[in-house]
Amino acid sequence: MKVGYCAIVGKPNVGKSTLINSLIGAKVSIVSQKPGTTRMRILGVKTIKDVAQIVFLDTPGIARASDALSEVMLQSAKLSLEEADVIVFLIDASEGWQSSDENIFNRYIKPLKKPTIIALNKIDLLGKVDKALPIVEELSQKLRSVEFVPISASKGFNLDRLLDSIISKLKEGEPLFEPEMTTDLPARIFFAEIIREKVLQKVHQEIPQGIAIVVENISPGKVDKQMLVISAKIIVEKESHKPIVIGKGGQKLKAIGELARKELELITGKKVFLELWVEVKPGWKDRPEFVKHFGYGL
Ligand SMILES: Nc1nc2c(ncn2[C@@H]2O[C@H](COP(=O)(O)OP(=O)(O)OP(=O)(O)O)[C@@H](O)[C@H]2O)c(=O)[nH]1
Ligand SMILES: [Mg+2]
Repeated sequence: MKVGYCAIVGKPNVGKSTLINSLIGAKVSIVSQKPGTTRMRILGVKTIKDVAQIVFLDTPGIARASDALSEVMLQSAKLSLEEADVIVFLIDASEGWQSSDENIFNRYIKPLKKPTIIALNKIDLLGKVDKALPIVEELSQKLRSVEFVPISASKGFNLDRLLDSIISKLKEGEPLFEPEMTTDLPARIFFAEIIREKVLQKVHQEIPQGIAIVVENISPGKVDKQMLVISAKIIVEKESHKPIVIGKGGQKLKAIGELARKELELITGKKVFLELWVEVKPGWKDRPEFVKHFGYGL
């Protein structure tokens, strides 16, 4: 079998997490319309029987670090690049090749001299695939020895070609994971991520950053033992953010809880009772001990 690690990297919001989910065919990493969603390395395993096992690494968007959290995020992207056998560098085709992409490529990818594919994502926004040709032509002049694949991670366009191209760059080896395994996140962290996704979905306009989720307890129901009771706190970094998450008469928090509960029930196959509350930890993103405690350590 062809076996190896494939890191998916790029600037924030280009669709890395959407891509890993589409490639795996299951949700392993949360997605939102805001940059800075993924905060740690997320592993997703794809096994194609007798053909290949690819261990995908979704990574935080590479950007300049401005606090303890973004520092850990950048380190985690760098570590994933070091671990990788193949690199998929994702760019947003609707924006084209920007100086931020070029900086990331020159600083973090080129020096590694690893097999690299540049995937031009969100091709659906261009209307026609042909519209990506000028970018591909320009880039292939500039960056020789790199392969280009236009894709749409959300529509599933051309992912087979991307997959073939990744597999062709891997070496023969023994599988590293059981074939049925898709991800390695502990339930507590995975559930926290699902809840964070719903908070982001509901408050992204009002609160740009600074939400963390800590799942405090997962236990069977006292009466109904088949039921799962999940208790989690939503951390915000400013006092003024608390009423935003709670909403008028608790409506917002209720809506968040509802969305998260439904997805947690799908994931666990159990009835879920979800308990949420909001806590303020002023400036937690700049305090390494909190960043670690909230699950974002390396
Ligand atoms: N139109 C279109 N939108 C996409 C595509 N792929 C991802 N998106 C959208 O782009 C936004 C960002 O997607 P993510 O997958 O969270 O991006 P990311 O690169 O993981 O972002 P960070 O984790 O913040 O670095 C979401 O709103 C996605 O729905 C695509 O192929 N086409
Ligand atoms: Mg992401």
